Amino acid sequence: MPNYARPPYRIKMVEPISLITKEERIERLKEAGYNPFRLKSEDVYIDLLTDSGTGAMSHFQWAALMQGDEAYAGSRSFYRLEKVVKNITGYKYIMPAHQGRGAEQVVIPELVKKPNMYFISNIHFDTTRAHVEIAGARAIDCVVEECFDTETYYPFKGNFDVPKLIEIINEKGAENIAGIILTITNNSAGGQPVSMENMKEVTMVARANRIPILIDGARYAENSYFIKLREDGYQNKSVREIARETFDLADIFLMSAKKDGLVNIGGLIAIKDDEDFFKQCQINIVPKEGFPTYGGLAGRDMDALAVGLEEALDESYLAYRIDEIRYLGDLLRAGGVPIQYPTGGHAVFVDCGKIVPHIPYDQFPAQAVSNALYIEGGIRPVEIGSLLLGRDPDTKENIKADKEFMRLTIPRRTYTFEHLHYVAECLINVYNNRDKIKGLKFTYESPILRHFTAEFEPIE
Ligand code: PM9
Repeated sequence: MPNYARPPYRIKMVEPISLITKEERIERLKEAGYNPFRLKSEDVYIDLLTDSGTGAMSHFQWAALMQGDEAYAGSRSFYRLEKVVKNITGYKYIMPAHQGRGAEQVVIPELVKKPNMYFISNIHFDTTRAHVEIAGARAIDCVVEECFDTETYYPFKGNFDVPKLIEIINEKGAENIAGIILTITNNSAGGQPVSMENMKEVTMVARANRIPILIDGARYAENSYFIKLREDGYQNKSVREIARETFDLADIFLMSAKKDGLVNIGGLIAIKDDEDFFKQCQINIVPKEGFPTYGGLAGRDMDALAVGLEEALDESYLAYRIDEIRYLGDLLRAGGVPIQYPTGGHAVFVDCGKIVPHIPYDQFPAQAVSNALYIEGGIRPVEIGSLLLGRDPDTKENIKADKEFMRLTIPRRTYTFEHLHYVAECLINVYNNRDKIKGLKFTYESPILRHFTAEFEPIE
């Protein structure tokens, strides 16, 4: 396949997977309350729920696991990790967390200094939004309009809408903005990248208004690679240099290391230079995540992460990673399936509002298509639409998403092009029978992050 990058690794260990029968899939989905989150993984053939913690570690990472120092305090593994993170980010203060939301629960409440504060992000990820709301603040999304035009090529659909950002700050008052969060890549927009130019504009606005700048950098390496591919002036810079230029712009880095850390569990908090803020977070991390030199991780997890962070910056790895997603996107487009185009960094986002326009947003069109894809081929996608957005914290009304996406999330170094070809074939079959797909109604809905545990029945 001349147009796509070649894999820069070979397979050394395999995990068997199997496809249960269609009758069994229908039964299992019913038992799971029509929510793919509730399926057992052994009932799934190709698992595209998430790229979070689902990738394959390298033999260097498995070797590093054996070197874990499990001391409660001051573990050697921590200092190894700290050295790598300082080296990549240039930040002074580092703390591990058990995963991204662990980092969020430590840092976000420390920024909310009074009632009625706001965070502004290009698009908040759902756990980030939840922690903002739990801390008593409100989350405002501020992404460019191009993000919602799924058909037209635009290189940086994850960008902030800078004029709108300025408007929001003026309207709410700079003193009421607890932080500006650069979510890179912009997960909910389709894993879409944010340009360096845009990040620089955002940080100029933040600096002028004395608002702290956070990077939600679960996929910062993929974002940096897109900048190298698509932004003028960056072709001759290394991904590591681009990442450093990104970190230079911000004050705080939060990371779910389960993505571009290439590990199955882990998170990071890095603070550029504010010692007082670091000390506040140190106090907060102990009761929530654990002692500041382990933050909820085993020593061995920190060793594997120290190696994974370096591997995720390898440009031959990134070239293949990004092309896996592009390959699946190209097959689907050729079969007529509407997707967010161009494809982003970690997933193909399928535009289900266009596939099942007969299903209203509060009957969750993308969840309905996800269920149809599971029945068709044992493939587990995830809904990124009105179900995930939840209810307005004040009015309790269902929020209507701008786009009803179904995300086909590709775990790192896990599936081959043959797997992706099978996924495309199954989804094209679902697309060709789309008129038969029915909406869903809740039989159970939890008040926070409802999409993880909700149960439904189809509306006949
Ligand atoms: N993202 C994802 O699948 C995993 C949870 S939902 C199945 O996309 C960003 C940009 C994320 C993210 C998790 C988190 C939270 C923060 N920011 O899952 O707690 O994409 O490690 O990270 C998921 P943790």
